[in-house]
Amino acid sequence: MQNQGNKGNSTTVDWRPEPEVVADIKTSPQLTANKVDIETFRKEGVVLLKNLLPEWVEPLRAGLQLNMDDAEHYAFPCDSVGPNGKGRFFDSYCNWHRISQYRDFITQSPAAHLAAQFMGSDTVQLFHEHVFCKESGTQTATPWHHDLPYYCVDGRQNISIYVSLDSAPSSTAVRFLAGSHQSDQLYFPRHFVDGTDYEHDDEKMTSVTPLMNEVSEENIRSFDLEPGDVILFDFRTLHGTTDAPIQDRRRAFSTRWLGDDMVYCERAGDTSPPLRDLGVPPGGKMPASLFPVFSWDHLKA
Ligand SMILES: O=C(O)CCC(=O)C(=O)O
Repeated sequence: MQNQGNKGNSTTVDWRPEPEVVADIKTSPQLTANKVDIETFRKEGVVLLKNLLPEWVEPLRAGLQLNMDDAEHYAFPCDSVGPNGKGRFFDSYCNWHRISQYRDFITQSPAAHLAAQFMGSDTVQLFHEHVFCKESGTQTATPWHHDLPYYCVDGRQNISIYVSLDSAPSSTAVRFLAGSHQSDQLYFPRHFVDGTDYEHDDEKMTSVTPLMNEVSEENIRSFDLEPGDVILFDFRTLHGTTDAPIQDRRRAFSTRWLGDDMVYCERAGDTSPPLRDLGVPPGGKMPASLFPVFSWDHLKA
């Protein structure tokens, strides 16, 4: 199960959901967001909502366990141990349609409706989910990065909704650089296994991501997390972790959402997830047959 030779998430099963599964998804429960939280998200590119979704912790833990126990039967697993042989860093994505607990979260939690409000968008489209587990003893830092350059989408109305599934002290939890979503700078994606840059040939991207210890401490947002806490952040917000050893297993379930202005784009290098043959030209909307679109009557008015 060690994956130090392979730098990325391996391709195992097809990531594409069945069209009828996608067609069934039209709307989801509503939850009115707090205006101050929306302002914080827009200004800082990140906001923590304490104890927002505690009822989803057990189902999502159960879904993640299935994902980890049988990783090769799900899309894009990446399983690695650190250079010291300790711990385990697992991540995987694009399995929401295969794991009922993930699908239930997407259709039965208020995540999509929250995404609409925080993005200020009339439309909400699910891009994918991404799950993480660092077992105790892991000393692999999540490299300082932002998500947009990894993705085959571009635009400003986007959001990740990251549900913490364990207690994690701020020393090992994911941390963010407030305001970094407002820079127009795009940094090379980095491999999570060893922090090295992807090979990209894109003039619009800079290879040197500022290191965590080079940015002003006062702009770092780090949080002591409890199960059910939720972090909302922009795809452009820089984030990562230290390499402090994980004391107790820490798991998280993140969903990625697209708003009105998000379009398909071709990057000059690998993307993650590596989604190919989408059948849309650059600048086109992501196909609704693969990426479910949500709507609510009050947003259609
Ligand atoms: O939890 C982590 O270590 C990384 C999370 C992350 O990078 C993300 O959700 O984009």
